[in-house]
Amino acid sequence: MTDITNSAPWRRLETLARGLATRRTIDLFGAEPGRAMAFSLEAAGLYLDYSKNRVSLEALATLFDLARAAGLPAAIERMFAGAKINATENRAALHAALRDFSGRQYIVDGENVAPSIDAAREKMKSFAGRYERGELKGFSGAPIDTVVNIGIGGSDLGPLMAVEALRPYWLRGRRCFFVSNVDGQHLADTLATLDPARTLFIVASKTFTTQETMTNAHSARDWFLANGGAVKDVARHFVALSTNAKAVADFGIAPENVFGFWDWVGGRYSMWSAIGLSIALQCGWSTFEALLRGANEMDQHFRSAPVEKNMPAILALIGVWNRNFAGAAAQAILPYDQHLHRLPAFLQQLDMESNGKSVTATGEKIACATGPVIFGEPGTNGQHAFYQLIHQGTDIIACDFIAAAKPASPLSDHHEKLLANFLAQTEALMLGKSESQARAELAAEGKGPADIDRLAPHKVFPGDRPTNSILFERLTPGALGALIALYEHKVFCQGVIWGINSFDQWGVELGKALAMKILPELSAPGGARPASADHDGSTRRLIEKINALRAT
Ligand code: G6Q
Repeated sequence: MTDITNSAPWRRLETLARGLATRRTIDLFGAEPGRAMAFSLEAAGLYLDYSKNRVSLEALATLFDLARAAGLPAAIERMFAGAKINATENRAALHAALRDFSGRQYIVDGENVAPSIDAAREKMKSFAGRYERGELKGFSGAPIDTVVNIGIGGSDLGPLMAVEALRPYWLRGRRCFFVSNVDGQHLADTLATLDPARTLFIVASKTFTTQETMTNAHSARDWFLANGGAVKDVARHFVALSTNAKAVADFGIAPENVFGFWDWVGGRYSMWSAIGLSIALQCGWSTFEALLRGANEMDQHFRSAPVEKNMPAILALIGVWNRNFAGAAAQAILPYDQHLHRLPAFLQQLDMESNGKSVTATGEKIACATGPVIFGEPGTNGQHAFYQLIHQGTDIIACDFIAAAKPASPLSDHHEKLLANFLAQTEALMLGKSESQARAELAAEGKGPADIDRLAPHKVFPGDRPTNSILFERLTPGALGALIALYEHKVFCQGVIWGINSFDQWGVELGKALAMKILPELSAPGGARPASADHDGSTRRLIEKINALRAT
């Protein structure tokens, strides 16, 4: 694979970055009239303003050259064409097909998979309809009204984020819980609030072998059987979302209770498949379909728009600029929307698991920084916690500010205050505050010269902190779908530029394997084996310490 850092656009960007490092972002607005207009665009109901990044028109044009040098347009086509772009797992990445209702063909291994997608959607739709109408009855004859999704990682974060985001669309009288952690407390705390006769457990696991999910699923079934359910009732109270029919059957779930999907749906890209069943149950099928259609609108834009007018590509290129040329080590996701409170966690997996890699898709060492650290919290809460570092710390943190113009629940002037804070933060991060401004303010407060000297350094804000602003009218299912698809494609575009396979995740394997080795060394009712001499001294001692603490 050719090294993108040797390309002419990359070298040009390095030169441009050196020049821009000493310029103020605000001055670019003067030097480039119409910048706010030129550095913004609309797609699929979303508005993106990227003008508050310290990037010039010339640098932007060079970023577009970089995308072409990396072969981005062809890579986009290859993804939609079902090519096996996840080469290490020999799989396509066709999650976009799951939200296409156009009847278009999607070919995998020479076969059109569109009919099987339709059939899987119909099965989910029919089940969701029965749940909504109260036709799913538990072992006592009472309607089932509570869902527990047992899954982890890609089988948890997407549905959980979406169910929280779509709270105004919840069906009345329905509850939905998510259990992911192998820490038994997560399941125990959830079960404590449930009536087994009215509860449906969804075991969501693509592989149906994941330690955490299988442990939680078995414990949930034990709880169900110990609290009034009989073995014959398991069929009414447990369904599976999986590609592993055999393991599901071994667990005791009947084939009619299995919602299948395919190996070309990656875990963190799977909320559009059967893995989204909890969304369809809690919010109703029409809401789930609107979510898919919103994502599809972004897909259509992504597939057809030229790079210069392509929102996911632009978001990706601005990210590359900040990461590789403007020194940003991290990317904050800052939704000014309480219902999006799990969006940062979802995007953390999407981005860090996809692009947190050091070798190219063909195995060569990558010569530049790749995926940034992703973190975030909803505004305005974050302002009272970690924004200090973003404003005045020694690292550059690129920020995405996200907000709806209209609130889900109008309540006096809450939303205006929320939006005022959103705008104020992006403005403050760009403008900063100079020492002379800080001194003038202190003088205006009546401070004497000694106090002004002492306090002024603390009141200086360097500014030029890069931000994107993403706006939409209201957080509808369609807007949410478009937003998630925007980030999925952004991550893909960055992977293409860095030469990464964004669809595998080998980095999670090593710890999993070691955990299996350590498990029998921890004391259990049957007694523990001694800690293996193979461990390093620290791990061996920690195992012994844990066993000693547990023995008392
Ligand atoms: C996501 C990852 C990972 C996966 C979980 C759960 O892209 O592959 O987060 O989703 O490990 O896997 P299962 O669905 O197979 O249980």
